Amino acid sequence: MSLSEINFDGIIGPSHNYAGLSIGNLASARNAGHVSQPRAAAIQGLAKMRANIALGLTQGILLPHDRPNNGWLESLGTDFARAEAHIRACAFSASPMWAANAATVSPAPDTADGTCHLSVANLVTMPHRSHEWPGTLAQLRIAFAGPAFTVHGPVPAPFGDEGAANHMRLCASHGAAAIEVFVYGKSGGPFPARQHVEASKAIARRHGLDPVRTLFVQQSEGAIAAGAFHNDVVAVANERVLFTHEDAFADKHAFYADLRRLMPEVEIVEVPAARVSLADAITSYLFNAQLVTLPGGAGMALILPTEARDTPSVWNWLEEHVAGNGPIRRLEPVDVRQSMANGGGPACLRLRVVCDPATVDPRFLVDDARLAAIEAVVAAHWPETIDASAIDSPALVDQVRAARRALLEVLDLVELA
Ligand code: SUG
Repeated sequence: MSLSEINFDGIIGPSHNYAGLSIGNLASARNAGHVSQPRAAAIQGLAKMRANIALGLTQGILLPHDRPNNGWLESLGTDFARAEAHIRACAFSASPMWAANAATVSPAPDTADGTCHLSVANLVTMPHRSHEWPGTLAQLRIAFAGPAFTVHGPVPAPFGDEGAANHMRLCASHGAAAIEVFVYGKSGGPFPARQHVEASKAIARRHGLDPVRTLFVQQSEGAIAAGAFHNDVVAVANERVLFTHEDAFADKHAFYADLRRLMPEVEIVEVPAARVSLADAITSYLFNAQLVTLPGGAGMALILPTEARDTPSVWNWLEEHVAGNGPIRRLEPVDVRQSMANGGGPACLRLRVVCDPATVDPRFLVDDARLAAIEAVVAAHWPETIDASAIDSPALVDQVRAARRALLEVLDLVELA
């Protein structure tokens, strides 16, 4: 059994649009009402996956959900034609693309029963995301059906859980037992705190984590107020490296001390606020990057949005780091601007699962040939543009449905229809 990290990217769905639904997510608010480009968006996401495969990484996918979500509308006593505009937009959102919010994953080396545990996130804080979990759970139960996995339903409301976006694993190597870090927010600031500490604790218990090697860390209120609606907007971890903004955590001294006590080999790469302000970190999405270990001992690469390259304070810091002795050896900017305009960077688009790839349903794994087949479906069926104020068009709804159906057929996953 050989464990490796697989990045499961959410394929950007045919209903991708800018409805301004996420309070506290500055990009979502800034781009509300703009015309989106679902086809270009999905192709950007596929190009990121292709680039990661070229780096030697194992790549998986999660699929767009059925939109509009008529079952959810029915439970609200309405339908797509009659619903108020806000509810209609919630039912039509392509938000499942942000796979970092799909689930929290505790790989087998961390758990008491030696299986890899996945808890689907309830996403209860945002109405448009609160109805994602059944569609996600259906996929997790197929992709991770074997005895190597334990798949859990959501933590009950009202304890908000946003999945892996608020969870980090620090370990000597992916296949080793890790320190699992759950980052939660406290409400009371101008924007909602989406991750509740009780949800994090429930997941740690359900996954059978060792309490001694599990940390619950409060996100700084300043970071949430500045627009870091998830921890993965201000920090990312990979193996023994924590890459973080200085102002990410409420009490960084206590957190760093705990980490160093539990894992003396941890390397904390902290970007000082004097070099990169929280505002620049959040607009550039410097930390919403995939920090990955390259195969063959080539060190770590940071797969980051092109916006980071275009932000001078950020790029200067990164170039200095790479030129020095830091653990990040390579910078790989990727263009995911369509997703970024809704607050979703490279890291938001992926869910990391450490497991033996042979234990995953192969329909959820991709190579260049399968990516080409997906791209052909996207090119043929995804709408070119969507005006968020015109999503009630029956022709658009028909096109979105047919597009997803065509994808499920090509991937041999019509059971999800
Ligand atoms: O939940 N945006 C998503 C972005 C999620 C990013 N994920 C991570 N940081 N892991 C959100 O705020 C915007 C939808 C709209 O406004 O149309 C949205 O849902």
